[in-house]
Amino acid sequence: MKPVELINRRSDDDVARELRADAREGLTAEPKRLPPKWFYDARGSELFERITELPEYYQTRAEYEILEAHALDMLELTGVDTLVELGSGSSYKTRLLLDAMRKNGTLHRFVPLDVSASALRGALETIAVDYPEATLYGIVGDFDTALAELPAEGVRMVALLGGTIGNMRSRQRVRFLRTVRDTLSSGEWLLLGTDLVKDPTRLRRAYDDSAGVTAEFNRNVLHVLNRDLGADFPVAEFEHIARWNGDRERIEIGLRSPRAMRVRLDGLDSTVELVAGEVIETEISAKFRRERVDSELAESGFERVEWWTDSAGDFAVSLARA
Ligand code: AVJ
Repeated sequence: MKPVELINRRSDDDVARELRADAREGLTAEPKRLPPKWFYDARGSELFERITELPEYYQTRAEYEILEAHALDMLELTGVDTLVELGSGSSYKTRLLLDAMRKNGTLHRFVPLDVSASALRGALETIAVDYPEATLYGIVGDFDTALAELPAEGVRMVALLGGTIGNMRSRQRVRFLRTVRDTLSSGEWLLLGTDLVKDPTRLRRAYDDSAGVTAEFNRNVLHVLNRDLGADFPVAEFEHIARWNGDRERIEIGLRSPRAMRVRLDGLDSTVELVAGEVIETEISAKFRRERVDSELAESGFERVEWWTDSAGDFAVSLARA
């Protein structure tokens, strides 16, 4: 077995500083907001894994179906030997791509990147056992900082699966995709998973499941602030909000304070006031149509080469060439 390399250029101090900056900025903004990347401590990553198994959360299964049906096509079309996965989480779906690379005789490198060191380490340990021929580099970090750390060898495919791109607003998406494009050489590849616009009732249920797992996932960001910023949010009191914004075609997730309150944040040496009913925005999840995916890819300097959906038409995976 080759050694597993975990690259972490963000020290605990860097992460703490980033959290302080995001919390200070977000909680003094109007409306208040917190970036979704802070959901994913060890507990949040576990809760997200549970979301992917919920009956209401069709995305993960739909994307799995697409990868199961087309991973070999993806390899035959691209011939890549290096898979870079952004926001890899448990890397469960990734195995379909690794299997296809193996069949194609081009499984050389796998580079998963995630904000959660614990999720990354767990995934890499099992992947190292099952794919001993692959060289593994795990990168701990967020997308912006970690793209600069990518190994340059091989013909690379950057996979951004699970609909993660939907966490960004349109302008951010194009800016980010352009950074990915600039990191790649011409002729390298992007594999992009996008959740599609559909019946708003189904969309809302996917983000407000009957078992309450998504609500707990959402509230987890307040646990993170309580623990890492010495805050005293009364976490259980916050109400999970998930609404469909039909104009912008996105789900908007937030946490509603049931009453006026003052929250102390020792780590920021400050307090935050919330009025009764005030919502802290914690996540957006944009839903796509094919034309939008194509235009944003083109605007970012990619050429969309293939587009696959699951049999129900719920989710799409696009293959684009840099
Ligand atoms: C990981 C960003 C794709 O937007 O569906 C799931 C996160 N949030 N339920 C999504 C999420 C609430 C998820 N992504």
